[in-house]
Amino acid sequence: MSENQDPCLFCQIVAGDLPAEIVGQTERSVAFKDIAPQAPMHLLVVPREHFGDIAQLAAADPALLADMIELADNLAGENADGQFRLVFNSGPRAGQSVFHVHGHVIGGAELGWTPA
Ligand code: IU
Repeated sequence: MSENQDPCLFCQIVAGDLPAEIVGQTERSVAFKDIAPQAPMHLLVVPREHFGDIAQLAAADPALLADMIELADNLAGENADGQFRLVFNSGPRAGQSVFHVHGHVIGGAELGWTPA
């Protein structure tokens, strides 16, 4: 699943052309604060390279997905006692609104479970 958003918002954040509060990075991934946080810790982890969604990324480059998860884990260690939920919305009906794959790294509180 992918849709065109030209120019891609998260490619622009990765390039430094749009503002974001960057909280961590690796050679291949960047993490920044979500502008509309839903929990005390709500970060987005994105690959520097553009992929539309999690399935496309995982098929093309599983090591890059592992890099993003390691970054999420490290940031949760710094911000939420190492405990976190990692959510990849995939497709508009699942709530995806930005079509550059991103993991929501959520934590810092007792989390409920009401996805619908
Ligand atoms: P979604 O899974 O595609 O719906 O998540 C997109 C997220 O990106 C959403 O939580 C927005 O608040 C967030 N976001 C952001 O942090 N910075 C931005 O410039 C834009 C969206 I546009």
